Amino acid sequence: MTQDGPTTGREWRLVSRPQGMPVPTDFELVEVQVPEPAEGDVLVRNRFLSVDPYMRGRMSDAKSYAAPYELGKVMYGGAVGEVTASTVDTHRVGDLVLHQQGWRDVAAGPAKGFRVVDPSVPASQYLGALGMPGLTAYAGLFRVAAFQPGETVFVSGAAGAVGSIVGQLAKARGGTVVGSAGSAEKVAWLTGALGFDAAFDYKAGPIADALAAAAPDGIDVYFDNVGGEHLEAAIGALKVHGRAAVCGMISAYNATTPPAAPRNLMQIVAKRLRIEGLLVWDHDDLQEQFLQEVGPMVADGRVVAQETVVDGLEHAVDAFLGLLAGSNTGKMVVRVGG
Ligand code: NAP
Ligand code: FER
Repeated sequence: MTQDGPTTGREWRLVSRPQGMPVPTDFELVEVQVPEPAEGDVLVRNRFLSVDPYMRGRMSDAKSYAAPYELGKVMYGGAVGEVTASTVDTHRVGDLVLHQQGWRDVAAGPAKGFRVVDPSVPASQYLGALGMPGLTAYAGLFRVAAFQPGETVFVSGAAGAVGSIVGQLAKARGGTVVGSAGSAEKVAWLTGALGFDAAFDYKAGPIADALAAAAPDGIDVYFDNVGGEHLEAAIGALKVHGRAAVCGMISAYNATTPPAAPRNLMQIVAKRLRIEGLLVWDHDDLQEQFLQEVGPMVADGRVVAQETVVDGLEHAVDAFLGLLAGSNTGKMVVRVGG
C-alpha cells in the first residue's frame, strides 16, 4: 500500500548515560525514514507524548524491573496520536490511539501495539489522569494502601501527576488529606483548587515538623512518591497499624550517594506498620474499574486533571528535565505538531 502520511519523522535517542541529573547532551534528535506500512501495520502521527520519572531509571543500566534504554535508540514510552494509514479493519484512519513508541512525531508498526481509545476524552488525559499515573494513584491508594473513608492520608509529590490524583481520590472518598510539594504556589493550589485539608512546602523547613503541624493526630496512610526524608517523616507520623504504599522515591533518582534517611525503620516494628511497594503494571486488572469510576469524575471536574503542556517535539528533553526539577503542576506532557 502507498503511504498517505509523512515519509520522514524525528525521534529523540539516548546517546549517553547520565551521572546525577541528566543533561541535554545525553539526548539527540535525529531524522528517520518512516517505513512503508507492511500488512498488519498502522502509521500514526503523534499528538502528545509523555515524560515520566521512570524514564530516568531506564537511562541507567542498573538492573531493574524493565530493560534499560539502549544507547542510540529511541526514548520509548507513552504517547497518543492519530492513525494516518492503516492496513487493518480494527484501526481506521483518524482513530485516536495510545502506544509506547515514545519520543517521536511519527510512529509505525503492528496494529496490536496501538490501542484505539475514546476520542471524546482529551487525548493528553490518556497519559495522565486517565492513564498510567491515574491508575497508579488508584491502585496504590485503594488496593495497596487499603485506604478507608475517614482516614488521614499523607501524599508526597502531591502537586504532580500521581500525587494530585491520589489526594483528590482520597478526598472524594471521605479522607482527610495532607500533601507536600516544592513551592508555595503548588501548596496554595493543593489547598485551594484541589481541596486538600493541609499542605506544606517541603523545601521550607524540616519535613517532620511540617507534617506534625499538618496532621497533629498522625496519619493512617502514606503514599510515597519521594522517599528519603519524606519517608522518615511519614514513618514517624504513621499511627499503629498504619500503611504506606511506596510508589517512587524521586528524591533519589538523580542522587549519586545513598540517602541518609529514613533512619527510623525500627518504628515499623513498634507500630506494626505495613509498607508495600507498588508497580502499576501489576494492576492491569483494575484498569476497567478505574476508568469507569474516575473517567466521569474527570469529565465533570470532580477530579481536576491538571497538566503542564510543553509545545514541540524539539522541547521534549526540556520537558523531561523540567519534570525532574519540579517545573510541572499535574501531568507533564509534550504536545507534538500542530
Ligand atoms: P510528577 O510528580 O508529576 O513529577 C515529578 C515531581 O517530583 C516534580 O514535579 C517535583 O515536584 C518532584 N520532585 C523532584 N525532585 C524532588 C525531590 N528531591 N524531592 C521531592 N520532590 C521532588 O511525576 P509522577 O509521574 O506523578 O511520578 C511521581 C512518583 O511516582 C515518582 O516517584 C514516580 O517514579 C512514581 N511512579 C511510580 C509508578 C509505579 O508504578 N511505581 C508509576 C508512576 C509513577 P516538586 O516541585 O514538588 O518538587
Ligand atoms: C516509576 C518508577 C519506577 C515507574 C516504574 C518504576 C511506572 C519501576 C522500577 C523498576 O522496575 O525497578 O515511576 O513507573
